[in-house]
Amino acid sequence: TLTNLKKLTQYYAVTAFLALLIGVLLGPLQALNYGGVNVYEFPLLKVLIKSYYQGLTLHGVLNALVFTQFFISGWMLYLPARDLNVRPNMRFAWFTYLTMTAGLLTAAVPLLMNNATVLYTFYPPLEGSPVFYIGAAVMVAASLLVAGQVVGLWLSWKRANPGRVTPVVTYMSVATWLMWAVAALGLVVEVVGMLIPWSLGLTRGVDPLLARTLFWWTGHPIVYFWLLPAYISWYAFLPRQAGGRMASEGLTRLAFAMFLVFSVPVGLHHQYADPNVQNTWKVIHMFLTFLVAVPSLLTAFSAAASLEDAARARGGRGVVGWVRRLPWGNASVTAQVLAMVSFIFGGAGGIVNASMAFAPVVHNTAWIPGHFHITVGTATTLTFMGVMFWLVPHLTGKRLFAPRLALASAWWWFGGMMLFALGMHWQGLAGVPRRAQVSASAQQAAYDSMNMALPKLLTAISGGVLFVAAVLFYTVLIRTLLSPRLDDPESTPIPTSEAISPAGQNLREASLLVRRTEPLLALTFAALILVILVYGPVIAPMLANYQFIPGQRLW
Ligand code: HAS
Repeated sequence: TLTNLKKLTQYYAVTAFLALLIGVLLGPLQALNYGGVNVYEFPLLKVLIKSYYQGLTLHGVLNALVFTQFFISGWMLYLPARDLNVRPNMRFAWFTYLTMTAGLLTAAVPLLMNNATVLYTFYPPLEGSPVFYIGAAVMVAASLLVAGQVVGLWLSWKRANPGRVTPVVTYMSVATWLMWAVAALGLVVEVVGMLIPWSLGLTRGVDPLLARTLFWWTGHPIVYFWLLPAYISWYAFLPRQAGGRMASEGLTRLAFAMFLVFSVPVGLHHQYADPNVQNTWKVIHMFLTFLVAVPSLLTAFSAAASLEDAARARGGRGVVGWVRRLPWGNASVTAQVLAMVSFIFGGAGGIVNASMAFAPVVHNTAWIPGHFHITVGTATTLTFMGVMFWLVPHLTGKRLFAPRLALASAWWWFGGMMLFALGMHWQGLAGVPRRAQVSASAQQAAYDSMNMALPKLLTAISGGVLFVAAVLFYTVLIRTLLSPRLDDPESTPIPTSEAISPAGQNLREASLLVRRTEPLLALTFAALILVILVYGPVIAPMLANYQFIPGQRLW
């Protein structure tokens, strides 16, 4: 029943936000570290967390991996099921949720015991407890089960509705799940084929270069697995919430089709500094990275157009003056628009990272965490926070607690992330390394050689600002969840937008763009071929020359 589906979605979302709560509370400790204060040496904290690296591992795993995966799994099962008006097999859906939670709890034990302090990239030869890798593998496997369920729902809908255009919310969700299925292959092979047997002592070593390459096969497209569910909201829901329409359905589909094909074959842009990978392939991955920025640029223009449509419908005037007429009093809209604004800078920084000429300046410096806090930390997280402001009332029939507090939390989060990003990008350009404890000599040397007082201060302050944002947001969320049910949940509808330029219902009458982007399975096949073409020649020599490097055991 619908009630059961809503309950499941609520479970996914609440588990996600609980993980984020713990992860976020660790954030200010990292920010203080980059502000020059090593709080990890405080005796009280030492009882709980053994080192800066354990804190950083927990922070990264909970926020970037656990929060995103749980929220997205619930969100992208619920939306297509409602969009197609079909009911998924709820036993299977609950089984998947429980499997994912079991994976999370399994991985949590060694993480909390400081037996898997390998950071969220778990690069070998750092060797964590096998329990951590097994838990992580179960979590990823569960997400693939959700992917399978959604693709299955879509295919049965297609069979029942021949010749119909897939509704756009379903289109975006299925494209994202299919992209994730191709993307996850690298990580699955790395963890199941290499890390688990190695950490169990079944192999005498592991090949770090191959492991890193398989990791980044998944590790770059995973950022689109985090981003696209936010894009779904920006395209399909935000325009209606702001009082306007989606710009063009065709363009929306084109953006998602491009993400499906081009998200994966780009991972070497994380490995420009790695030896034994031919430059030719690094350059090819670089150009493909520029290509995968194109659907985000399309999104920037479409999203801006739909916001302009909304603001003009509300009486907005002028070339930029219309911006003032957006509903800035609405917490859900404001959170998402602020997430978009910060992503302009996050995206621009990404293109800098991807450029081989700039990469050596920024790689492995504080610039990189600066970059990903205004991408996954805002475009994704702040959007999901904004979504929660309507989703919780929609799922539960409860009313949003203190909407003005909700609004304030969005501004504080945005402000905190922008400050953090400024401080960290600045420190990175000065040569301060990332993942460096404050007492580490390299960081000290960089600090001593330059006047870093201001960026250090900005970074430290941002931790406090984000802490306030978290207190405000979680007050709103928890008080909302604990309040009594007052309304029929459906009285807060899913804010599905109309399109200025819709796709129509029948494929035969649809535009060329809509028809060409409809066959998502064929596009997935094209994605796979492209991945094999650009990864085959990179991975084959690594396999032929497999190195058994002994591990650096951390448990
Ligand atoms: Fe990145 C490293 C390149 C996007 C996350 N990235 C990372 C890491 C993370 C991450 C977590 O090429 C660190 C990994 C690690 O630990 O080592 N990134 C890119 C590129 C893009 C990009 C080219 N990244 C993301 C997204 C992320 C994310 C999205 C998370 C969700 N990234 C890199 C590279 C590295 C990297 C290298 C490795 C660096 C190194 O050396 O180690 C692109 O996809 C970005 C395209 C985006 C745009 C912006 C479009 C703007 C939009 C907003 C419009 C706003 C409007 C508002 C309309 C072109 C859509 C209007 C407002 C009104 C008020 C009206």
